[in-house]
Amino acid sequence: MNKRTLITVAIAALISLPLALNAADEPKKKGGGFAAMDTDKDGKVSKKEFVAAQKDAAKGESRFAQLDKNNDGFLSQEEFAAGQKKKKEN
Ligand SMILES: [Ca+2]
Ligand SMILES: [Ca+2]
Repeated sequence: MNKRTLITVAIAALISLPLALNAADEPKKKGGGFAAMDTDKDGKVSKKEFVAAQKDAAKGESRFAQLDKNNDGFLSQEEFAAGQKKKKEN
């Protein structure tokens, strides 16, 4: 590697650094209510997480039971989306 190559590599690194920083600064994807409720970010909303996001805990629990179609104690993104859809139709 000659001196000129070294300088070129150094300049390239200097130029790409701010680009890399910008990429990290990209706005986060809006996941809607589901992502906001999934506070431990495991990709599903537990009953605890769901109820915590509701104003009325009792209503939250009955709503959770309605949405949790396979009764595994968690809302998948699909179960949540199905519930949102239903809400709009009503
Ligand atoms: Ca979760
Ligand atoms: Ca479920």
